[in-house]
Amino acid sequence: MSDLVQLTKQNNIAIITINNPPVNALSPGVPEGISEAIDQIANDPSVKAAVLIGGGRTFIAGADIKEFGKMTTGKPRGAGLLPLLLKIEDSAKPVIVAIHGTAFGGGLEVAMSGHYRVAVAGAQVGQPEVKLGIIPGAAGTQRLPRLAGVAKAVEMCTTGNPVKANDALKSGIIDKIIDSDLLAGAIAFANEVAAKPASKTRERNDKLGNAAENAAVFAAARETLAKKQRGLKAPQAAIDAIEAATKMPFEEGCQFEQKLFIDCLFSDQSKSLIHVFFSEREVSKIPDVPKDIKLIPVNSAAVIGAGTMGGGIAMVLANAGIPVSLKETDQAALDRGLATIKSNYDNSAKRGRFTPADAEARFKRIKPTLSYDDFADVDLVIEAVFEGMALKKEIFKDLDRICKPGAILASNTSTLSIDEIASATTRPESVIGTHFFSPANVMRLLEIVRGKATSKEVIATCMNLSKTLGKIGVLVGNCRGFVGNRMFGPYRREAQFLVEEGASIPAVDKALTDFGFAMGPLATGDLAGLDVGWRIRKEYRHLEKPGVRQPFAEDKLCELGRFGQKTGGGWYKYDENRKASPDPEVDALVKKWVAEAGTPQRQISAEEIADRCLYALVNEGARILEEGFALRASDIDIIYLNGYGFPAHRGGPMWYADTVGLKKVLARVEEFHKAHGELWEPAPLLKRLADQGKSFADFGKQESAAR
Ligand code: T1G
Repeated sequence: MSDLVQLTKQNNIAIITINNPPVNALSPGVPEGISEAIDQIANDPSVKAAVLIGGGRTFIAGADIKEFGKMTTGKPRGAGLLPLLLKIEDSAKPVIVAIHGTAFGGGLEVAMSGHYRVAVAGAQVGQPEVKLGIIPGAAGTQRLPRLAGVAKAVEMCTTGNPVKANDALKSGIIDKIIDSDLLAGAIAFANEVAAKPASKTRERNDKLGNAAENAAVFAAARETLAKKQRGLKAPQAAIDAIEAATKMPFEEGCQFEQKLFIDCLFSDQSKSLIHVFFSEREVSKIPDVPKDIKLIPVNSAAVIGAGTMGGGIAMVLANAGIPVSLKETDQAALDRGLATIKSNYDNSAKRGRFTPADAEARFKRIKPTLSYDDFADVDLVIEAVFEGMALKKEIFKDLDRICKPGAILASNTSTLSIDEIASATTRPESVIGTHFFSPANVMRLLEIVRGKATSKEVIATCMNLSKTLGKIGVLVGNCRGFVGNRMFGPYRREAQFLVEEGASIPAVDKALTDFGFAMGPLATGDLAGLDVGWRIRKEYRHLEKPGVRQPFAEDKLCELGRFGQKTGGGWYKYDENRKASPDPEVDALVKKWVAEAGTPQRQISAEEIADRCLYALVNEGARILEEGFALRASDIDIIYLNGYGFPAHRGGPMWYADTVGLKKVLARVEEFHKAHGELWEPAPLLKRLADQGKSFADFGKQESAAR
């Protein structure tokens, strides 16, 4: 028996325990250990049933994703679990699978090959494979419809979303919820069923429905996917595999599933999504901050500014159970802020996201105030006022005087220097940037901005706090725009240039939505408000190099008061429901402006539009990496997936450039450099890696994200 799987006995019940921390993945040795245990049980006449259970915090969370790289090199092979699952299912002695934590992917597939499944109420089951760009590869699409019915199987395998134990019980995926100790409950259940004939899941066809019903389910699901998961391969394949379960004998259905699984596993989409899975976990590893550093307790907080951002941040803290004082300078602004928060909670309750009582409890955790009275004892203050340096420095001077030693003083600034803000205090080691993305209570990304003096304790505490807040915290350095916005500038600059050079506004956005973005760069500007970028451009106009071409059309739209959705028109015009449509008036204005500017006009291909916008991101990302303002290329990817709508199945801008190949990317950047001047100067790192035949993924970790 491998030390990953133990076999013990309690009277006549065998207990197979998997111990492969942290999540009991089906790493090499685990399937072998289970198989050996089943053999031993078969040959032990004293055993009349078996319980299969996970040690530690969870049942099997799936195949070992780290093994996929091996599976996609050399001869294509599947997850290789099918023979084990048949052995479990063919066991003459019933196997009761006891589930706690998560039975995901291969974990649920193992569980479904058992004769019965019991679970604690807090357990979850699921087939999340589509989130990795694949489908279940061990008969999950064949057994799940047999237990839960076709519609439920389609929903679970195309969304990849987990199902709670109660829902799994109702659907027929599990047989019993154990309220007491899971192992004891599972053993008691095993004693109850040991002598009864146990059915094999693969032989249960009663829930496979009939052709007419199923055809409607599959058609509706395919239609939904065409809209909601446009261009994604795996969800469609999952439906095809489940459809095979309703039309083919089990063995054939499994072969059909295997073919689709291998096809998905070898796709770029799957490689990108697996990159995202590991990158999301990599972001919290800061090379020069010890993993076991002592964290600063954060049990109370205060937010300054009850505007859109401040109010959203206060909600994020309250939702995490942290009481928060929300300060404004005048009662009317405070009342407006509270009213917005209240309506957000009421809407969430209406939509069933929270119970009314829960929404009320969260709202009550936010204490409005016009003074600093409550600030003396808070553990964390987040400033979220107007983007002006003078005002921020004045506030931080006050905080320095009022807040207790060791309190974390954070700014939600989206572009201003954390070091300069910290210089207004006597405690720069306690000052950090916590850049939330609007709406703060919805967007997952949180850029944690490290100042030169920010202490490692404060960094580690804020990285840990981001998880508590349900955010994905990414540590970035203190350059202008940090990482996300610094790259977003060139991205939107190119979009504007392309319109000025003759591309239509819808064509520019369509090139990027066809690439996979939910929204194109121009429509995104209309959503955020064109005046936001306009104000920043005006503030930094003095830094622009004379004689270097800058876009002008968007500034002219702003001068006309066309800020986007909030003014009914920007690049597009908007109806009362904020539905966008092309605006002939803007087309005429742009035509006039470019004629006045003498900008040569030409037909521009969708490919050039996409390359100009995407490689502007990549080129700037390469500069950020080389300058040390991001720790890893994959951190930049995570920022773009979670803050800017970059399509996850493309892996992020830097990963995408690696899949294209940096030699090709560099050649294209050099083309643009020749045609459009020095804004397209290839980043030295891009050039170096391309010349060395390397990728951004090869680029080492920076010692620290600070400079
Ligand atoms: N394989 C390898 N490592 C895994 C893993 C997995 N399946 N799941 C988690 N880890 C690592 C993770 O990288 C991290 O490592 C540590 O465990 C803790 O994870 C055959 C083919 C289970 C809900 O997709 O959803 O089965 O950073 O931080 O927040 O048909 O992990 O510490 O070094 O996420 O408590 C299907 C993926 C696989 C489940 C726990 N299964 N995992 O969340 O911890 S495909 C999945 C999760 C498959 C079959 C197919 C979550 C979790 P490190 P964590 P957590």
